[in-house]
Amino acid sequence: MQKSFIKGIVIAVGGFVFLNCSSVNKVKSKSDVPSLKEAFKSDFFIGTALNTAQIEEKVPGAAVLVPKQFNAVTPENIMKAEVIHPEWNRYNFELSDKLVAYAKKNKIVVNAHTLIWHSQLPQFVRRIKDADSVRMFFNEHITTIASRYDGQVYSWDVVNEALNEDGTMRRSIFLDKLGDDFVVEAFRLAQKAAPNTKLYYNDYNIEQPKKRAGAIALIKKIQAAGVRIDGVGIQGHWHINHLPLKDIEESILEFSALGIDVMFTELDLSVLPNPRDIVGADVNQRAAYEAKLNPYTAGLPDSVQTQLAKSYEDVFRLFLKHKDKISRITFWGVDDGQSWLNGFPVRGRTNYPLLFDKEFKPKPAFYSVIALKSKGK
Ligand code: 9MR
Repeated sequence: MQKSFIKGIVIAVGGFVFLNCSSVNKVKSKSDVPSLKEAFKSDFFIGTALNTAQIEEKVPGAAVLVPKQFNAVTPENIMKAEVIHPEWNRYNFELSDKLVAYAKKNKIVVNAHTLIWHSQLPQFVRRIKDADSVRMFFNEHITTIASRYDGQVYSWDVVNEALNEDGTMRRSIFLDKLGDDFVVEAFRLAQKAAPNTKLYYNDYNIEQPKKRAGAIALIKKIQAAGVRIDGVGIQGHWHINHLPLKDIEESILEFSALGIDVMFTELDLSVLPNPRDIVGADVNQRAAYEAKLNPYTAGLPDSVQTQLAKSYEDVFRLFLKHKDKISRITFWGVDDGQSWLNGFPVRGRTNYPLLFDKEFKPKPAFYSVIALKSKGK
């Protein structure tokens, strides 16, 4: 009787110890995954782009990961004109209000994207023929949206992708109907509507010399007009085989010499073969699917995984070198499964461009970035 009582206690205590150990282990293994936003908290914001399901917290993996890893979010699509302003007299603020509430709840800043962009325009704008109506849309769109979220969002990409690769102004409905000054005018309107929000110009490939010179001229023009511009976003859609480190460093120096913040706003590193050497993010550039363009459907080989980790390490080492000039690094997506690069420039591929895999697990690239801080490399 006594024996079995003691045995019972031993089992109970053993069970308690076992349970405790396993729950400690669980807690430990969770907290063992370091946090990007913690690691870089004295350097720059660490952001991610969120899609609709993630904003609505319908993706359990993202709902757990995002508040732990990131302190800045950019809406991947829901603040673009075709979603937020579908008809002349109708705005749809449902999802952007949700985003703002989600960010507030999780103490995350919102980098709103984007007020003026030639792409993803609503049908009614694409049908407009006369300049006065374009001007009316332009004024009302910027004023209504920017004032609604003033002080609620941290920043706006006021104008997105207004430049060609050679640094000249890209042809668009805005350039055609409003003329060269439309970028200055967009910032002027945004400044009036959103005095408490930072205002940025955002583009891809502006680390490249010719396009960079165009961006610098554009920013100087805004400044010369006495209009506020607080920063420039270099998107950062690059490839592990062509990481333009020298151009990136020169851009950080040249843009920050204009007295504005420099950000990397849509960072991802493609690992897939690049048909026709497409560089950047012009969504009109497409190529047809071929199996040889999609080699890693069954997983990423170790050698490529290592190359990805090394590329991320190299670029983050550069970011840290210039942390006094850089205010934010945002990844274009939370996990590989979400990335637009599974569909661009070839539809239906399996790409691996981010720090978390499609199961939301940190990849070797995540650890190589974190190690730059933990080992003080
Ligand atoms: O990631 C976005 C994708 O879901 C959209 O289909 C696409 C439509 O144009 O836009 C993507 O995001 C773009 C961003 O808004 C601006 N820079 C380039 C990004 C990748 O195309």
